[in-house]
Amino acid sequence: MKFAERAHAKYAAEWDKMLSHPFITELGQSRLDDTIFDFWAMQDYIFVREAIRFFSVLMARFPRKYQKPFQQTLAGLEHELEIFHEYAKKRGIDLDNVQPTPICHAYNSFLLSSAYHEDVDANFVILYTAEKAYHEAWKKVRTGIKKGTPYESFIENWAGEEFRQYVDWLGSELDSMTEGYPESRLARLDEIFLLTVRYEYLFWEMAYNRLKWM
Ligand code: MP5
Repeated sequence: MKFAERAHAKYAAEWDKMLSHPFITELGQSRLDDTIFDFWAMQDYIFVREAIRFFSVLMARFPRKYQKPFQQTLAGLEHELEIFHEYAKKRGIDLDNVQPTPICHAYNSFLLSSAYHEDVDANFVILYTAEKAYHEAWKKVRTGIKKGTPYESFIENWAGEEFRQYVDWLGSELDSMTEGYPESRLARLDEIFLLTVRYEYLFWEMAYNRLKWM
């Protein structure tokens, strides 16, 4: 069995729990409290801003064949920051003074530490898992939400066709790079998959419950 299929099968319960988080369900039914969405937007802005550092470290470590596709990803992240700025302007949110919550801080630290200390395959697992989680979450939101929502640009970005192709590409690269791996390495990569799913779950949980330091 290929890596992605195997990891999804092994952690199907955790994946489902993440995707059925009330944040996603209520957003998809157009009944999520605006201020909860704002809380998520402020934290995800920080997440994306810091993800640029994560990708930049990886760019230095990746084999040449990955540098070109990930230049597009970096450009995509800059575009995402613009989406956050436009949304913040409409809502009167000052993004310059947002502090990361413990969960946002921990997730970003995990990414940056992995970029420096884990091998390329492990970083591909993190990337694939985080991007796939967002793609599926926003597709779920898109199916039910009312037309003319103020969240359209976020939905288009992560549920759209371009992002789907990117996630599929990450999955197929990951599958081919892990082909024939010994069970010991696969088990380590499984752990990283699970850790990333857990962080994805906790990110929604943090926003939904407005979890801060104190
Ligand atoms: C993504 C994100 C998607 N923006 N935030 C979290 C918590 N997980 C995944 O990644 P990207 O790099 O913004 O497309």
